[in-house]
Amino acid sequence: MASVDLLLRNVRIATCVDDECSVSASSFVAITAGRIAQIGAMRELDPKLHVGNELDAEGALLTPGLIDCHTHLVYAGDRWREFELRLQGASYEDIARAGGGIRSTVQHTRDADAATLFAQSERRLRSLMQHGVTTVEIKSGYGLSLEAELKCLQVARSLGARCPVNVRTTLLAAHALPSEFDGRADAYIDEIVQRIVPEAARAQLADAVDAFCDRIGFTAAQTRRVFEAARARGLPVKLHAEQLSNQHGAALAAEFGALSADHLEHVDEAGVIALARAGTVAVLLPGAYYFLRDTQPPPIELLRRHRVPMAVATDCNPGTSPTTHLQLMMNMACTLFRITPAEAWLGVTRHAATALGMAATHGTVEVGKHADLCLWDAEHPAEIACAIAASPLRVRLHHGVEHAV
Ligand code: DI6
Ligand code: FE
Repeated sequence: MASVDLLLRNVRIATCVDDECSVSASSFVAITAGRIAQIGAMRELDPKLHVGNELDAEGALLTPGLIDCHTHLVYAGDRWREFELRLQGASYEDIARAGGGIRSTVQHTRDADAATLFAQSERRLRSLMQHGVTTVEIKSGYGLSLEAELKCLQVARSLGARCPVNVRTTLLAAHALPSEFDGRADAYIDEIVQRIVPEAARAQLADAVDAFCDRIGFTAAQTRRVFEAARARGLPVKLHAEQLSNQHGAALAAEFGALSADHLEHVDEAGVIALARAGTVAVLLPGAYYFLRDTQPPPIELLRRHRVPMAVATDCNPGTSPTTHLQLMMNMACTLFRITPAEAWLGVTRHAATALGMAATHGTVEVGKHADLCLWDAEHPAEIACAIAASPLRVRLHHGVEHAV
């Protein structure tokens, strides 16, 4: 190797390649053209190596950059009044049925112009990045019309173009029924299938298609039609499945080879087996579980037994998971769902990359992968999963470039 752009010296690396998240002895990582070019023990470092920049980490912990594989961070307005109502006893479903909930955010999002939406969303994205996120998935789903859904996806794409972070976009037009389609859910599905999916695909604004398959969302039959439209355009699918009830969405997602099935509090063993066979990632969202004071955690033991890869994400949204703290979600997934710190780490790195179809290029510290990395003042990865909202992040690297945190 002739020359490198950036040399990280004296790092202890948790590559997230092995399931235990083990940590290496003192090592170096050489980065060229935004990719990891070489990894080795410090004593193997060639003293004649021609180096552009150098960073002596003095024994700090190096991990893959964090990947938040499920967010709804593009929206306008807020929902704190609803939080107060829920504290007085109203349920999330009561509020949704009374026209609050998702629909109130839809109104604010439709009313906002792209610049306002960008500014409000960028604040949340910057906060995610401060917590170590180098790749984020952003769903639409607060527009619920052709024009407003495309506006949200365009804002998500501009966020990716203007901020040092990778953005993957997901079309979630089937998030809720917009009020102009009251009592005509199938007609709204027609609109999604005939216009919204084709237009989003034509404009290359969506990397995947998602739906909310639940009592207050859409039925499995309606979801199937959305998935067929996605498949016809060559777009992979994901699904909000079995969050509030078991609609057998996981099996449907598996049938379509979904990248991920998300939430899964109410999934049964048949659903878990279907996910395992399809290689679909189970995305755990402890923020929504906590905020809604849910009492049924996802069946972790079943997911483990059938070897379904588990990811962990923020679900960043104003109604059920108003958070941008992915590290805290690792802690909550351990505390509330009883996964191990190593599982939590794989959940925000390697398995999260798989949930976005990016496993070949992201999610681990390996030669050839993108140099999206985090450097932590921590002894061990478990220390970061153990901490409640403390953030020992020292440096975030996106595509081999250092960014202050
Ligand atoms: N499940 C959720 O947790 C969010 N969407 C979904 O399908 C909630 C969205 C909201 O309440 O605004
Ligand atoms: Fe969600």
